[in-house]
Amino acid sequence: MPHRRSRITPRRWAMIPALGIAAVTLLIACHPLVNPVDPQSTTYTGIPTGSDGDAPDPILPAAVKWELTASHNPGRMLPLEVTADGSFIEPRNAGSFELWITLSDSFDWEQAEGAVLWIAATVLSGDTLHFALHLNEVAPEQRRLGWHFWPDGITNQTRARLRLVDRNGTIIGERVVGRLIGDVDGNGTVESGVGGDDERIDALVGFPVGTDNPETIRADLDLDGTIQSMNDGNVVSDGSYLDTTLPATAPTFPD
Ligand SMILES: [Ca+2]
Ligand SMILES: [Ca+2]
Repeated sequence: MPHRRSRITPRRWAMIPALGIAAVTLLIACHPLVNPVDPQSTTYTGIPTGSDGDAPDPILPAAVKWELTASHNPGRMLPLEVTADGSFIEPRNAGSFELWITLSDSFDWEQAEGAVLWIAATVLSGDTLHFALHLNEVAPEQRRLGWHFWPDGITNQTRARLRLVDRNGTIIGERVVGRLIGDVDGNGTVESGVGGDDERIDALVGFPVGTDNPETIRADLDLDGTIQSMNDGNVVSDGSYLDTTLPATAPTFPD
């Protein structure tokens, strides 16, 4: 039985480099328009640009609600909403948090792929650290994106700017978070005594900790699920936290 072999003629061989160049050109043309993933890169602008100079359309709907959740006994993840005015301060003495961002409209998994949370975090000395966290969880049915993190990089007495970008580098939303353990009333200082944070705790003793009253979530500083003058008040008067403050200004991204 004759064995049939395909042959590549010299003329076909000559076409191979040309086909390779065409394939590479096509790949470059189709490549998403991205910013460097490292915001400390010298070429990072925060503003996505394409070969024609126009920003690409956002892949994801706008970010409308940002919440930090932490586990309060017995295993309840309770949220505090990060307000849009930049004044939010997270007072709980939690070892880790989750950040959940709710988007304005429905989206699918493919749209969420590659979304990144940029973080610029300023500490008391004024130094600012930049880092980026890749998406951990997607809940399209709730229109939410989730990150599990903390306290790495956002230690106590840090003011951080969080920016959600889609995989093209388009900005979907931004919030500022201050982290100050013990600052129940969120005024930027941990104070004891009349008008202080422990007085706020005393006023909430006996109230159930829950989303009906976010003040109760703020007052459960030790996250044991109830509000106590002693346990939660001791966080305020702890030498590590009493009279502490936040950096004066929130960081910005270099754009
Ligand atoms: Ca305070
Ligand atoms: Ca407590």
